[in-house]
Amino acid sequence: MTEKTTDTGVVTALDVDAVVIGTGFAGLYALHKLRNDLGLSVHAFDNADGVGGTWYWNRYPGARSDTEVTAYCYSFDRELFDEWKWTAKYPRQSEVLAYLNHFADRYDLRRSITFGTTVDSATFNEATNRWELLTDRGERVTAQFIIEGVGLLSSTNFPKFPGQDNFKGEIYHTARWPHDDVSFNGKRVGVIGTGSSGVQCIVEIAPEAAHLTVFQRSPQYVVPAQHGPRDPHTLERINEDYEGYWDSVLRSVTAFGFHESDVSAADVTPEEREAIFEKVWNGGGGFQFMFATFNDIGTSLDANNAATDFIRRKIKAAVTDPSVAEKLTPTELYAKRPICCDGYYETFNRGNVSLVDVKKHPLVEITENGIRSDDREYELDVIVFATGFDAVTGNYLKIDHRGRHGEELRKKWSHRPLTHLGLMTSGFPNLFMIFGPMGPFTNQPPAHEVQVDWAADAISYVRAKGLETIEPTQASEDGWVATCDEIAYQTLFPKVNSWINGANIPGKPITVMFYMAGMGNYMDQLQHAVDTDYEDFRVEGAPARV
Ligand code: NA7
Repeated sequence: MTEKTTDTGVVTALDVDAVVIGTGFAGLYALHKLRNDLGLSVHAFDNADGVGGTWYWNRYPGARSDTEVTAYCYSFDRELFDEWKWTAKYPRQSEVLAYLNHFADRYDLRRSITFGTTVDSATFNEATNRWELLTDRGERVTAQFIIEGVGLLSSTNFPKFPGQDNFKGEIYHTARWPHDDVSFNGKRVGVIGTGSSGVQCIVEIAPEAAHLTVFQRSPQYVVPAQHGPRDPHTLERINEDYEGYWDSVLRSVTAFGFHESDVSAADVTPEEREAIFEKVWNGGGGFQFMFATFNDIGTSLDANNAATDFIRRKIKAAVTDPSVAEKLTPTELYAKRPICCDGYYETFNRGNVSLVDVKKHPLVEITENGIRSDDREYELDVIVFATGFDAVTGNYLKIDHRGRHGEELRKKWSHRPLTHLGLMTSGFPNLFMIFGPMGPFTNQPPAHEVQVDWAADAISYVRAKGLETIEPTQASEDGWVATCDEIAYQTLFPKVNSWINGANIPGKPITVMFYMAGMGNYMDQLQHAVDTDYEDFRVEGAPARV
């Protein structure tokens, strides 16, 4: 590794084996794996001022993991797993962030990270087989390999309403929440958006605010998370067979760590179906409602209708005002990213909470004093945008990637993202995208580990063979995209607009962005690449150099 540093400590030139972009779950593990295990020279960049990725930015009230923490952590180091004592089933943002900070310290990662710095461009030099990266602070870096852990849900969707700059109160986005406490005490608060972030913060803000107005564009199916202490049975199971537990996570469909159903909703009587829904709703809750009740809620219209019918009845029972209940009741399929949160519908029984149907009365502008819809003005002191993300591709396309022959990634992906295994894209050698488009549709941390390990193996393979580059062939990429399409269209997810298919961002191509055949099958696909000596990849040595 070579570098030059200015008087002010800015690195101006750095030549390393690998650059890691992003220091969330994926990037931190990549840095550890490549630097500490493989012994490569590695440097990481993050535009945040600290590690944590999504957990650095999403500090909004109520932010917590809605995946059970026993599967929302690293698995590769048993000692780390045992020593970190999570306080609850679904840890709050501050606890997940503390864990990731602990991770960075435990593996001495900070000395290899430059914070507060955005990688603006990455250009592949075919004469040297190295990437040349430029940052917003003027650093020039070259690297043979790039590992991008830039976040599936990180590039914010922050719509700008007419007049927004005139608002005299406070405006926040859930994913760019200030580090200082925000007080809602005695204030009139408006929340725009009712996805996972909106739902979590609505429940938390309501008891504190003088009044909370929720601006809802689409009602959501929200299943109680059934938050509580960690499940002693799962912990026991892990203690008895740590490897077996993680193996079962990776062989499952969703990698959530719970037992997934293998029964079709059609194979039981209506009474049995109702009893199963009821049991899971009150028991495991959360994601289990979609995946532990029946195995076809995401694929069979009948099963999905049975689930939505059940949830609709729950909404009706939970909300005292029938007209509010009706507004809160979705009519579409249950085929967005499931939302898991306790007490959501009940929050609308509070006297200080009101619900605005934005589809019926569109938001027209933000005024000095609040929000104006087409029929009235809502006076507010605080506006919270819980409007989500330019998901999956957003952060990848922010970086100006140029591959072989100067090909622009933005152009290559202008109609839809194209990858092989959700990890690499042809013509862009040695560029590994952790949770890139067409990666598995699963709980992320276990999948991050698997993908980083796969990338590390590919890098080791290239080096061991005395070669220099690896990238998917065009044919393998075309095949993967076709496979992802074929699988996705057997599910119900493409039938509903959401960030899963890009439909939440105006102008963004609406397309398949995930491999939806489950984690276990995805593992087989990764293993196939290794077992076949990367036959689906173009692996090359040094170009003729004069
Ligand atoms: P989501 O799930 O994309 O939700 C965003 C919400 O904001 C959703 O209710 C949107 O309505 C709403 N929205 C977006 N733009 C607007 C405008 N312009 N006007 C009104 N309402 C709007 O984002 P989250 O942050 O909640 O969660 C994203 C993922 O992060 C989550 O699934 C977890 O995996 C973590 P819409 O439904 O599009 O009609």
